[in-house]
Parts: sequence; C-alpha cells; structure tokens
Amino acid sequence: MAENPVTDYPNADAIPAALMGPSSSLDGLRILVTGLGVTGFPAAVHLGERGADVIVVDGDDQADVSEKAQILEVFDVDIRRGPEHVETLPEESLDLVVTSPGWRPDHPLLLAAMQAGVPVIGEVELAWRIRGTNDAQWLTITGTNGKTTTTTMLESMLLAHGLKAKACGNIGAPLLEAVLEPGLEVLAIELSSFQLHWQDSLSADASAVLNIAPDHLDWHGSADAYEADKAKIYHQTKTACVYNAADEVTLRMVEDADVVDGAKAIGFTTGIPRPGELGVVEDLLVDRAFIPQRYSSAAELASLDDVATATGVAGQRPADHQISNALAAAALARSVGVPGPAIAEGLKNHSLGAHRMVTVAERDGIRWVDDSKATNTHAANASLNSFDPIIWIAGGLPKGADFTPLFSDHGHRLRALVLIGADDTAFREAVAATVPDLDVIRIEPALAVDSGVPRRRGEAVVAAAVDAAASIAVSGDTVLLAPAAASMDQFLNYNTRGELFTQAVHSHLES
Ligand code: UMA
Repeated sequence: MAENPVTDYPNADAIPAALMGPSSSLDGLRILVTGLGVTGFPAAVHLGERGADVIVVDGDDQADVSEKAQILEVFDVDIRRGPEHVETLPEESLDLVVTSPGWRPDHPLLLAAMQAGVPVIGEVELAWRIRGTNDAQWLTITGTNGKTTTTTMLESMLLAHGLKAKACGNIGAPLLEAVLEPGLEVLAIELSSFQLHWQDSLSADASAVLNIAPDHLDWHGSADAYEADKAKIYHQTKTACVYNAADEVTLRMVEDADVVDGAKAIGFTTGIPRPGELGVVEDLLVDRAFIPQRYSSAAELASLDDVATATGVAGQRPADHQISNALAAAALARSVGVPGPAIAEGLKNHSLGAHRMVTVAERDGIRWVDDSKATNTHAANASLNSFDPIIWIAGGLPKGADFTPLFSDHGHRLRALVLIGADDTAFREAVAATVPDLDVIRIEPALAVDSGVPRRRGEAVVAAAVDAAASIAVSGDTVLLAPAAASMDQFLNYNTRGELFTQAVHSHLES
C-alpha cells in the first residue's frame, strides 16, 4: 500500500514514526488525548495498550465516566477532567496530541501545542497510520447533508454482496475500533469536516463529497476553510472520486485534487447520466461509469421503488436528495465491484436511522415529526419542504448560519415558530427581515445548578416547546422539530435532543 508523506500539515515531521502499524511499542512516548468522548476513549485505550504514557483531558467534569476510567486505569492512563485542565497544555513535555473532532482548531490548548512544535492529529490520521489488523478497503463519504444515510446505504449494499463490511466514523462507531477489528473487508466511512481537518495522509480507495452548503462556520472560521477541509477527502484517492454533477463545487474539488494515477472522476445525477456518471433513466438507477460499454449503454442497478423502500416512503417517489444519496452509495459500491442486484438488495434491506424525519406520533390530525438530525439550514430546508402547514420547533447553536432564506422560502407554510436555542438572535433577525408577522414563541433556556455549576437543561426546554406547540396546533398541522442548528448549546448531541422530544411528545399526549 503506498504511503503518502505528509507535507503541509503543522509539525507533521514530528509525528512519531513508531505510531505506524497496529502493534509496535510506543514506550517512552507521552501522548495527550483531548476529549474523553466517543473518539478519545478508544484512542486512549489503544495508545495506552501499546505502552505510551497517555494523558486524557476533558473540560467536562460532570459526565459519568466511571466505566471508561476503570478500563483506562489498566493502562495507567492519567485522566484530568475539568475546565482548569483544558486551558493550556499540561506541564509534561509531549510527543503528540490526538484530538477529538469537537475541539476547534483555535482552542487555546491546541494552539499552544502547535506553537510548541507538538504535532496534533485526529482520529482519522491515527486510524490510517495504525491500520493493519484488517486489510479493509476504505470508502469515504463526506458532504454537508446525507452523509449518514449514504454511509448506511453503502454498508447495506456491501453486506448484500456478501462482503464483511462496517459503517463507521462520524456515524458514531469509531474508525479506530473498525481498523482494529479483524476480518473486515470494506469500511464505509462517514467523515465530518472536523475529522478531515485533522488528517492529511489518508489515501482512500474511493471517496465521495455529496454536496456543499455553508455549515460549521464558527468551527472552521470561514466557508472557504470549511470547503478546503471537505476537499481533503479526495486527496490521494486510489480508484474513484465520486462527485455530485449538480453541485459544481464538488466537481471542482475533484479537479483540484492530487489523486493516485488512474483514479477516475465519477459523477452522479438525478437526471439521465452521461458516460462517466450514474443517474436515473425512467424509474431506474443506472450505471454509465463502471461498465466497459458506457459510451453506448447503461447497466441497471436498482429502481426508484427500491430507493423509496430504503428511505421509508414505499409507494411514493423518493425525494431527489435521497435518490442522490442512493446513487453516491451505489457509485462507491460499484468501485469495489458490487453488482447491480446487490445494490438493489442493499437498498431494499436499508432503513433510515433514528431522528431523521421520523413521525413519532399522530393524534387528532396533528402529526409530530422528529428531525433532530437537521442540524443545519440545508437539512432543515429539505424537512420544511416535506410538510404544510407547519409549527416549526427550531434553534440551537447557530454555527454562524444565515436563516433568512429558510423564512423567505417557507414562511408561507409556517403557522408558528417555537424557538429553543439558548441564543436565538440570528433566528429573530431572520424573521424580522422576512416574515415579521409570524407568530414566534420563545422558550426560555432552562438552567439547573448541578454541584454548584449552572447547566442548561435541554429536557425542560423541549418539554416546554412541545406544550407550546400543542397549545396552538390544530388538525392538519405538522409539529416539526428540525432545528437547523446544532444541539450542543443545551443537549449532549442531536440524538439526545430527538429522544427528549419524542419522550416529551408521548408524555404530553398521555397526560
Ligand atoms: N470537549 C472539551 N472541550 C472542547 C470540546 C469538547 O472538553 O472544546 C470534550 C467534551 O466534553 C467531550 C469530548 O471532548 O467529552 C469529546 O467531544 P467531541 O465533541 O469531540 O465528540 P466525540 O464524543 O469524540 O464524538 C465525535 C463526533 N462529535 C463531533 O464531531 C462534535 C461524533 O459526531 C462522532 O460520531 C464521533 O466522534 C465518532 O467519530 C457527532 C457530530 O455531531 C454525531 N458530528 C458533527 C456533525 O455530524 O455535524 C460533525
């Protein structure tokens, strides 16, 4: 497997060579892991197991980490929790920092590390360097929206072909654990822009960018920086760079990428495909990219009915963005030789995950929908397009987004807006500029004092939002939780936000 030397990554030359491979000794290296969450925990375990002196820091000292601490103790991992441990670097000298994706690049501790010449890498770079317990092919997926659905569709297609495959990465199953799992043949890897930022030497077998819309601008600093990090997914791709023919930015990223010789650009389109693309002819998904006779014909892969089944709308025409997701997944699957029937079978076996436009209850003609997964304006736009009239529950961490277009485009179908963000300034300004007469109900952020520390209580906030929506909803309305914003201002993550919403709806309806 070709190695790609890291050239422009801060302090890349200082990344310890001993890291390569899954089992060489890391004795004598001191490694700081920032974050004791989904990413940090397996990283600390792995590095500790290999003999490194590991320190883990986490600003949160409230979460129950006793089970993780018990395991980490076995490897003498030093856990330091609380705000005082994340202000700057620990006093000990360090050889490497492995950071969790939620940590912003301008975090004082990470800046201090980079200034001190200590290399900072993320989970993806670490997983790429240590891979080897299995010899799996890496199929990587990013984009602003649809990543998780595309990743699970891809996994389902690979499994239908009899491959030992696993969906992992930003989807919630750590990539590090997947590369250490024996026997896997293909990894379907969802990558966020945060994860891509902290990696540089990954050379995937095939990679895809589904679409690009402004997101996470607070984390990346600008739309250009966000795009540049997303574009890194194509770097050194070996066989197929999959792009969205309807999204010029994704094509430009492929054209600008430094790929392995022979890697092909493969487009997907919801229209009739040209040679080199996958697309739709009548009610079929077809391939004009991976077949030798692509200049004269197309190979049938699956039907739009299969996509409808895969996305929970059997009997209807699936939404265009879901057809795109299915085509992107199919392109990646084709790049490792999955035949048409397995693509169709994979779609039939697939179901959408939790918190993605799930109807959680219907009572008295009022539909309650959980789309907590809509963490940005692009996703909320798709959600708002699907219902009418709507009582919209929105707000959260705005990530620098402009909400004005959502109100200009969907104001006519909104009966009311229930705002749940801790800071709702951006939403209020957007309403004032577009639909000033819209009925806006503001839910006060709830605070609880926990061991002397004030904490936001998302549970109380969604319960109040559900009560407020119920008090104005009438038959025919959809009450839609599609926040268009991230959850971390008041919730652990979007899953928790969706679960609390579902519970609040059920307890309201039962009361
Ligand atoms: N922490 C601090 N200081 C900080 C930031 C975080 O102390 O400034 C601590 C937190 O208290 C936490 C720990 O660091 O205990 C790790 O937090 P993290 O936010 O980096 O998250 P992980 O638990 O490691 O989960 C991450 C991804 N989270 C983020 O990118 C924010 C998960 O994606 C991913 O599933 C997991 O790694 C495995 O790869 C979630 C997500 O919201 C679902 N992703 C964003 C998205 O999809 O839009 C990018």
